[in-house]
Amino acid sequence: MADSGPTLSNLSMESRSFPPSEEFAAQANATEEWYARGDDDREGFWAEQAERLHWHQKWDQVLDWQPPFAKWFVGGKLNVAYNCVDRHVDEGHGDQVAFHWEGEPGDTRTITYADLKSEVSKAANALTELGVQAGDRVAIQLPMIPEAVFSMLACARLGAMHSVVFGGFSPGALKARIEDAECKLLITSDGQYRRGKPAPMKENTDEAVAQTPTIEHVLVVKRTETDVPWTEGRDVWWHDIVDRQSGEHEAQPFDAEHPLFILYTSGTTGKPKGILHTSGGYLTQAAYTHHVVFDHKPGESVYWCTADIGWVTGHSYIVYGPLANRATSVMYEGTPNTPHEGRHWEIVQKYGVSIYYTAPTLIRTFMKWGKEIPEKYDLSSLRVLGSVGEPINPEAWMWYRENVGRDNCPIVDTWWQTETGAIMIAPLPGVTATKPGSAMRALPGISAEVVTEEAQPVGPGGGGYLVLDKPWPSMLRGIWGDEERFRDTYWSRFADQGYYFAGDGAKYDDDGAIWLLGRVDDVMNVSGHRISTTEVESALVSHPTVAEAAVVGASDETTGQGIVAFVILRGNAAKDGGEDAIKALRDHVAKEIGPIAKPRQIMVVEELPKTRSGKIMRRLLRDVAENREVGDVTTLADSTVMDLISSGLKEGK
Ligand code: 6R9
Repeated sequence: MADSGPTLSNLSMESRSFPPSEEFAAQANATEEWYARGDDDREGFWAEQAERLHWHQKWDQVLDWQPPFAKWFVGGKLNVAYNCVDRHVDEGHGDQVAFHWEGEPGDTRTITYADLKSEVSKAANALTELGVQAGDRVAIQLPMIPEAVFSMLACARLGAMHSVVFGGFSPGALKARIEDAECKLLITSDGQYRRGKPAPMKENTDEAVAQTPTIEHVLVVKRTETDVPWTEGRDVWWHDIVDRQSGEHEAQPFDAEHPLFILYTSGTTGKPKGILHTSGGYLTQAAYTHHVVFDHKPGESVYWCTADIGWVTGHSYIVYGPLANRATSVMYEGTPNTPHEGRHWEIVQKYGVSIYYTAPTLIRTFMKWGKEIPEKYDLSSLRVLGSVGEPINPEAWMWYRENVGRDNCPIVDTWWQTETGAIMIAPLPGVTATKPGSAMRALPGISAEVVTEEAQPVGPGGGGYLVLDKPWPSMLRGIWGDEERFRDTYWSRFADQGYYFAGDGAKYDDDGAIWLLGRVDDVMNVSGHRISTTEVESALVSHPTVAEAAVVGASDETTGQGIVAFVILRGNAAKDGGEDAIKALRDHVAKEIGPIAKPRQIMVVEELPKTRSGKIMRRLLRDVAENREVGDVTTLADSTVMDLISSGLKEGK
């Protein structure tokens, strides 16, 4: 593992272990015995899990595995939205709250399952009027408002694929995604609240749509009362078309392998990958994992996943998993410090949240704000705490346990990816002992291994690449329109063994618990968001002053990794490597990709370290970015380059 990013070597020192309490174990949704059941009869185990759903027609075959192509629940038919909504109303739970929605400015909405059924049906009828049919692609760029959920479920109901694009992404990023999937409809809003202020949304989406002729209509939700440019005939207000529809809509069954959504994620090249998920297997695993990993009790638990629906966590753990399990969820629109740093704890107290699922970057931010903040609130309703998005350092894990969980909530560190669709590695609360910083073991029904470059399993104490050696129901079914990239990215590294290559480094401790060590490729993880180094490099070199750029992820106390860029400026610009020039570049990246991709630091250099084959040696740049002694430079084409960079930086150039 040459270029493996953060290697948390201190983890081998971590010996604390927290066994489940007897009280929790006595009422837990899963038991130890599930692990053996998952191993002994994997397909039988998943067939049992699929029974959590309503099938219009039962499957004939659990799994058809022609590596790397899997079909799950072959011959089965279901409607995903019916499973997430109508079914609960039909079973007498129409009055149960599906969402306690909390707007950033403090406005609220309570949405019951009966409300959800009517809103989703109306939206489905409106989409039909706008010409959306099964198999079409619909782009959604919305803030965290209920209409985002209605839109996703309306698509699912009609068998149309949604492609949700994070609200913070630039017009360019939206354009690329619409173009790749040839979306027909875009659903957006007039504006979005950002730290207490309305920011424009439609103005940006219009910029994208001007360059994407496949878009026939833009459906616009009014959220901030912002004035918007309007294109007659193309643009339609949500309240104009949706509100007048009937609240009745008959959901048609679709094949278990009918596509459900595309979600773009960064790869090692500049072009994002459209990860494709299908219906039956995806929903089965989303529901199963939400049930066992969070020990969710329908009608009792109050569940809050703080992710944005623009990320896979929002798809699987705000929308599909919880709704399939008839959860009562909190959905919050805004930032955690608006209007004050206790906003999350205030919400936990207000709704009596019992399951709270967030990301390490936010936990580290809470740590920075101080434990006095959560201390001011009554957090005694909390029972289970979750973490996702990046490795959680033991210090943050302990802080979370002590200051949020008051030492009595199991912490579930959940490892998974956009590609895996649902949680793969995590402890089971009430069953598995937890260790600060470890995702512990693969879930019942899931198989993972840590192997060497030669695909040899490493034993206890060993480290290597994380692979998934058996197919799983919510696995990606491909990269939209690019089968070759699908094979190359995930299935070529261990082609002989047929293993899925996750792109993460991992190790086993002496007890066999799994510790994730970060990405082994050129993908950075900034606050749990995957951003490719190449993507940021392309944005930088698209600026007229930049000749060349190299980007690395350097470890960052708060965001996990921070983006550090090394740029070579062009001729005249090179004389002006001052603050203004650097600010202009940071802003340029934010404009090209989105504010989350803004480099933390930009260093102006005269040369970049390259191998003889011209590959930039990011490992060395990472040494500089993290203030370390620069490592082995023998493979550099010109070994003096690093001296030049290091000395140039010391002189403050
Ligand atoms: C769900 C999600 C996936 C990448 C993954 C890994 C990192 C996610 C983690 C974790 C260590 C965890 N990652 N969860 N690393 N421990 N609990 O985040 O999906 O955005 O596709 O990112 O995130 O590196 O490969 P996605």
